[in-house]
Amino acid sequence: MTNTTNTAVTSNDPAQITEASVDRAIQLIAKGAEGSTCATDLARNPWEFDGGPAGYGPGSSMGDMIPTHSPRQGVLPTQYKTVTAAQLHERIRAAKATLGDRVVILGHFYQRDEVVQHADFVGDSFQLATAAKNRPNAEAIVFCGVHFMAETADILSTPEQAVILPNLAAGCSMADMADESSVNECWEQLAQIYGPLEMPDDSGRVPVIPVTYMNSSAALKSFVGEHGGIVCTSSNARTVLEWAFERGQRVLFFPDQHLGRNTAKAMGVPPEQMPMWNPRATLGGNTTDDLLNARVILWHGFCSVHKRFTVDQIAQARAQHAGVQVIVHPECPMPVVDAADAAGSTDFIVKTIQAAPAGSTFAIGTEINLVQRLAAEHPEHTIFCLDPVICPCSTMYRIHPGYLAWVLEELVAGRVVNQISVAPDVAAHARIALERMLTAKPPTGATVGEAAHTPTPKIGA
Ligand code: CIZ
Repeated sequence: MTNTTNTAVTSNDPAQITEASVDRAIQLIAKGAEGSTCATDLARNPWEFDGGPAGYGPGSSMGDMIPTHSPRQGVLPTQYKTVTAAQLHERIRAAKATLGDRVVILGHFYQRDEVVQHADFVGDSFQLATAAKNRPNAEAIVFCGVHFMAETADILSTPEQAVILPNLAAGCSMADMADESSVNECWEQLAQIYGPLEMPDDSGRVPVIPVTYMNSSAALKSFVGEHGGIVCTSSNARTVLEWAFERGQRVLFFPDQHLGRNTAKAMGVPPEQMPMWNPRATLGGNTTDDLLNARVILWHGFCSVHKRFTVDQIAQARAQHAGVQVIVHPECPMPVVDAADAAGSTDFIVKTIQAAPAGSTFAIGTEINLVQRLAAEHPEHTIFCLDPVICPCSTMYRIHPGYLAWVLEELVAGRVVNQISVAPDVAAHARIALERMLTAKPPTGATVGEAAHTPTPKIGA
């Protein structure tokens, strides 16, 4: 069975993986089996949506638009659309065997099992980007994840390595919610309120430090690198905010309002001092006083998967399962995080379950592919998703084995397709922001789980 850690995958038994497969469950529901999914269209093949209208297609980000400048996937050759799942599995396996060490396949926690079973490494976006470094001899890094993740891998890998995203339509609707021009516009408006943004006060702190979540374009990572800012992941958001508050009076946090709010609230920042920045309104829809009093300015972004989790679902889980532990991702809305027993990144969720005594019961608020896989890997526990409706991240879901087989067989034929390349000037500043994150240290006296790459601690957890 695929091992849900950031280590090399140890076993590859498709029969066991298929049992937990979200795709299999969706196909069965579409044929009338019990259960529900947020969009029966998910049972169709992703190539039916490539190059189509400007939405991301069926699933939790169905209503989110693809930005006009985003790459679009071209037509997948017919030979990958007309074969059986077993044939695709065999072709991927054979191409991978032919390529040997020349290729490394990275699989995000939120990928479907039919893809993850071929991955050399499974993990979160940052673990995967750094895992690629452990294979410097690989000419190609095939990133089974979404666009911003492949960009980060390109920034952190060597110039000789080609990073490949099997389906170019695998974007991230949250990352799209903050673009370079809106962030630049915001920055100019903040300068009107706070004065020169590079000018420190008597304590040496500048008016505002920009912090971008890993789930953002390389252009925004570059923006923060250029303006004294830093990148964070959901594993180290608290450490990064501490770093930023040492250098700035306040923080501009984008694109995910929920991660910013939940993390800052756990550090004692009151929600009233966290105004939201709506990029479509003057001053983000705030008054000058709101912004002068602000400690954290939150961009109006969110994850379409994590915003589905509710306090009612938690109440239901508690009513139906005595002793259940509710763990949610910090991209969930604040009331959901407040009602849960703990909140943390995917890495935190995986490690908490691994460390739990046998017989534990967990209700998890994160992407369904990871939850189902954890449930299959840990038969000693009862693990279920807080949301009873099966609704995977629809952009992650665009990486179907058909695309993986295609990019690998192209590599065997000596051709690199779907390469993700970040322009050198953008990559240079983005790398600075990523390196600041890597060297940021938790403050002395920090308590719960605050090492450089550890979970966002939940107040009182
Ligand atoms: O950074 C990642 O991979 C994501 C999307 C979430 C997490 O908590 O790991």
